[in-house]
Amino acid sequence: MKPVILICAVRNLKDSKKQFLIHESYVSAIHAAGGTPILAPITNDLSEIKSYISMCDGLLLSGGEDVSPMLLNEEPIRGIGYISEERDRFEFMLFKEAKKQNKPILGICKGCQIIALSTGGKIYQDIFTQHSNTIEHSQPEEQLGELFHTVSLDDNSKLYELFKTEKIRVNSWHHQAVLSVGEGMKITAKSSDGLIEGIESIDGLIFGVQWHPELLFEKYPEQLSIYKELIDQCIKLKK
Ligand SMILES: [Mn+2]
Repeated sequence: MKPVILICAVRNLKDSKKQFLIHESYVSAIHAAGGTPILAPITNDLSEIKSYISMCDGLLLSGGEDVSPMLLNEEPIRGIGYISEERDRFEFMLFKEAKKQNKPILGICKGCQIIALSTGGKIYQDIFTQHSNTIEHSQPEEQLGELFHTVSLDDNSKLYELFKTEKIRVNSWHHQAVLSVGEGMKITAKSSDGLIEGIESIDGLIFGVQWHPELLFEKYPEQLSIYKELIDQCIKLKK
């Protein structure tokens, strides 16, 4: 059986219709990497969250709206966008339970920030006001299938093993970013302005990137290696 990868089904906050949704690219990337994606609607019921994690082999924390400043014990600064506290709380609980059950975790964009925060790190609410001399990190949405800025990979990282080079180009669609990581985590990729674009745990079971490989892999197949790594880890742990 293929590894089952759980993704949080999110709300469209710009639409009053009561729907749970997921961008198709995450589903396509998991399929292409050899996994079976399943969606978990948001809940705050811990027993349900335990069940969700028990029935999957790995967790994908997808991209999305801004992390709620309230959960960071901060006031919202100017430039903060849509937030969903219920989703944040759900994903923090999913992370905690997945870690407890020793299931591999991949975080994309917001997911990378959820990982950083869950492991004791910090994030920027808005890089363009809180980080000086940042390069552009918000590509036009229609061009997210194209490479945009460079990132440097740490040569002692999973990303370096996957890409076998110190510099790669990635897409970029974020105005928040990881500011620091907690214990047991390391920084694996940075953009030229010094912002963190990749993180992983020392044991290698948890990793995140700030960009969107699921929007690139059809044109740039090497980007699928990030999703394949998640699937490979699930297979190893199942044996
Ligand atoms: Mn970026």
